[in-house]
Amino acid sequence: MKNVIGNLLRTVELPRMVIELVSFLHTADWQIGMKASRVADVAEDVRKARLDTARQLMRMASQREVDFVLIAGDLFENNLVHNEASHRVAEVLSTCSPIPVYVLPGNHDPLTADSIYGRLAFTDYLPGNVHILRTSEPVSPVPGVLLLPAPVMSKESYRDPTEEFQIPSEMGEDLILIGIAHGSLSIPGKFQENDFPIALDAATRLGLDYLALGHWHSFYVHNDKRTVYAGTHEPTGFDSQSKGAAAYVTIKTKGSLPNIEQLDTGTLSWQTLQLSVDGDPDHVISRVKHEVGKVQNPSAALLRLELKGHAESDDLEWLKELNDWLKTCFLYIEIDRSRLITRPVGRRLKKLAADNPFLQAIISDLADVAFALGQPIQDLPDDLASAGGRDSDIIDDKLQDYLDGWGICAEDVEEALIMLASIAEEVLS
Ligand SMILES: [Mn+2]
Repeated sequence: MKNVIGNLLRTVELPRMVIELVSFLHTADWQIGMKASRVADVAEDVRKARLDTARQLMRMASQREVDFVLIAGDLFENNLVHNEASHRVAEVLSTCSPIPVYVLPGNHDPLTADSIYGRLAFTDYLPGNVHILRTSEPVSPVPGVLLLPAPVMSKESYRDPTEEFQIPSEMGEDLILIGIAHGSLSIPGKFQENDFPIALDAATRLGLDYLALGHWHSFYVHNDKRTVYAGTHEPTGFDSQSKGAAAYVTIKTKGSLPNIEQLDTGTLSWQTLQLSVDGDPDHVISRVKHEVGKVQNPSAALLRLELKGHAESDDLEWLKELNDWLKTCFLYIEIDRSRLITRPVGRRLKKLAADNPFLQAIISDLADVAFALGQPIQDLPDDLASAGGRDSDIIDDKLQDYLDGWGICAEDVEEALIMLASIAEEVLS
């Protein structure tokens, strides 16, 4: 009852709109203009997907009639992106107008002297609904809500960005506070000191209703149920844990736990498949076929196939044929055979080293190491093994100490020879 009277009194004294429900879309790390040079052949497809998915997100914002959109940093890959990329972003952001979009500079696109956010060719053409958060001055996107920004000014920082928040000393007790920052939650073992460390209790300690974060690429809700990484909307590479996400958030009243819905937004999938080869290529081919059958929508998938083990032949035609077939199934295919040991490696190396004293010398050194380890390389022709003039006196205690010190074993030598053969084939043939 006391609360009811209190609310009535406040309503009489301070007539204002009482926010009962605020809704917004939280996204981050679009990294528009990403080079994707690792997958150069399809880099354009990767860049296009990032823009297309961004457009879908803006459509979702309109359909759900959110009050505003938050982009928590790294909208751009860097501050050097082409004007064309920045114009495309502006156009995408305009599609949810009149819904306001708030953009926080991140460590990829910080507010430095050369910032994209200071480039007139970008800012002169910004649609009216887009607001760049250039300072930590609070902004009110809708009545009853205060947005506390912590724009990034440098590539790295030891300082907690949430310390930048300017929380008013006096404010209505119903005011919903939303922080927006870019950095790493200080979860032990999961962050670096110079990577904008954010205190784990920042949201609760500062009385925030929601802390919208960017920088980590996976969707993540901290155990306070208020601190959230939206993740990137499209995964950025093979090592990405993310499938592409964003957060749709509603907050009923000041202090109530926000309702956070994870939106799955990714359209391209980056997959790594590791297979062991034990001599028989046919076995690998049938396993690859089986695994490939499980991939949904392969034409939108980038596949990295890692092969390891032994192939009992140096005829790798089957690998080329497999690659040709996979190319027609997937958007992109990459076969890593640097850990695939093909025999006889000695014969291949001999052919490659015939006119190459430098290569001969490296092989001879490796042969010395193998000899010192007590396991001479089986299929290495003698003339190649002694090309550098092996002298058992040279394989002295010093080398032995070195091998012991680094824990180098016969398998390492074999692997080095395989890699050497692969590299030499690439470079010399
Ligand atoms: Mn970042």
